[in-house]
Amino acid sequence: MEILDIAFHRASLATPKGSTKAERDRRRAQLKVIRSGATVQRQLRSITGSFHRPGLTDLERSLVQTRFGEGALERSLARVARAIARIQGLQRESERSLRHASGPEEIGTEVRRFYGRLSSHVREIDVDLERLGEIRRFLRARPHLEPSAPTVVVAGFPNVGKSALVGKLSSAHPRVAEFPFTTLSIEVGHADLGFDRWQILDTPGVLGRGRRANAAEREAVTAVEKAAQVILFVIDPTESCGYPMADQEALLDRWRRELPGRPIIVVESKSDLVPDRKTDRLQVSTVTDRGLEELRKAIRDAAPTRSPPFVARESGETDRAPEAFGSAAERREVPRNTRGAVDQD
Ligand SMILES: Nc1nc2c(ncn2[C@@H]2O[C@H](COP(=O)(O)OP(=O)(O)OP(=O)(O)O)[C@@H](O)[C@H]2O)c(=O)[nH]1
Ligand SMILES: [Mg+2]
Repeated sequence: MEILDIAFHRASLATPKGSTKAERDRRRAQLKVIRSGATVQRQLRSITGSFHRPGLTDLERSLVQTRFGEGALERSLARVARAIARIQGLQRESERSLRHASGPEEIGTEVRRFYGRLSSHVREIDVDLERLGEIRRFLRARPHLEPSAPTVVVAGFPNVGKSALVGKLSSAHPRVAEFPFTTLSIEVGHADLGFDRWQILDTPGVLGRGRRANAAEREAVTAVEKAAQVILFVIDPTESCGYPMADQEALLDRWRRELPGRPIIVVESKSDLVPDRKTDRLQVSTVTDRGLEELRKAIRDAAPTRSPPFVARESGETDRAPEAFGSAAERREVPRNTRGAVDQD
């Protein structure tokens, strides 16, 4: 138990002052209690504090809930907070006993009693500390989305070409491979489209099988539900992904039903393999770049709260009147590249 090791080590370094040996012994015991108790509390607070400062985004909270279960994070945080309060009380009690202890024997017993109870309080939350560490690592491996920037979530069945498309549209370089479930967690790339710096989220494939979904699929569904201002649904008409069109269409229909009002851009991928296909949908290819410019335009047009591209000017004003575009938050306070992060060719 690392926390206790650190605490007891720090306590053992106590060098008390005092004119008599008895005074120094009592002081040493008090310092041991104070230092070990304070060290444990500080460590526990820094663990719980890391979840409160700056706080989780809605998406992060939902991802944690999807992966670890409803209320799991909150329960562990509450149990650690209770342990901190108990340790605080225990420490006060022990300090009081040490002030009134009658001799070296009583002092020794009190320090041992304190150490024992401190250890058991920490051991009681062992599972919670492990869980919080796991959640922390999980979140570190996920992108932190800027809540004020518009987000398009690229989703669809596995192996349909989502990551290849995200690689073309954004600054991200996701792994692309010829088998399903290459992407196992969400990843973000950025693209300057029109006035906005978009977050383009790559997601694992979804088979649309509800409760039987694996962790990667559930993560994708959570991202679609919680983060997508616009959904970019990729459908593979060549079926070289390994999944029939009917199943892919069924997932699209389901999301249309379950997420009414959410803009969904549908693209058919791998158009280089079926160049003569007749369809009303936008056809794209990451091999020939067919359809990519139109797709960028479609995303731009789907922006939920777009800054007006043209601002009526009174005479004497310059071309740019950014304050007329809306509040700073609306204009997105995200640094922009001058040329843009998007691959133009
Ligand atoms: N011919 C052709 N192949 C493509 C195109 N886009 C993707 N592919 C291929 O399709 C396969 C899957 O591509 P990915 O981008 O990894 O697909 P994904 O949807 O991200 O897959 P998962 O992450 O597993 O869900 C790879 O072998 C790609 O090379 C395309 O436009 N044309
Ligand atoms: Mg992928």
